[in-house]
Amino acid sequence: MEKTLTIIKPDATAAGNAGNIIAHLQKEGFKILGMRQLQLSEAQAKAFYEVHKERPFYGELVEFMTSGEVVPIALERENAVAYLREVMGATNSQEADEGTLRNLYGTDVQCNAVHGSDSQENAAIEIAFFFPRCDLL
Ligand code: FUP
Repeated sequence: MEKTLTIIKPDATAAGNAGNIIAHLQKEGFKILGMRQLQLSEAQAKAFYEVHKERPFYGELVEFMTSGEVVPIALERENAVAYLREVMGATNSQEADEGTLRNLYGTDVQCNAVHGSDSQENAAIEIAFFFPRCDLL
């Protein structure tokens, strides 16, 4: 079964939407393999988003992702990576289809409620970033 990683971002945890997002994911058939709650350090956020380090929004992204609690969740489902992207909606919450997580709980392109891995390869890297193998179901 395929795995992917989501992160409930600081805007969504601060707004009290973590529970709604977890319930939404379970209703969509995702099984939770591991879940944590933490505040990322600057070094951790920089490392997680290293692929974006040349992008103009990198500094702001790191600042935002360290601004509050995040909830990384390792998920399992058939076609998990692509299906999570569908359930999340477009990067910019204002352009996300109705009923998607970013439409329901996001605000804009930065405060977009959730992260989702963009490939199976990155999903494996991102799950390993937050979860030692022995901690996963
Ligand atoms: P996504 O995979 O949908 O999360 O989008 P990207 O990988 O393109 O971007 C990663 C994160 O960078 C987004 F979730 C939010 C942030 N971002 C900005 O803050 N500004 C932008 O213009 C684009 C992305």
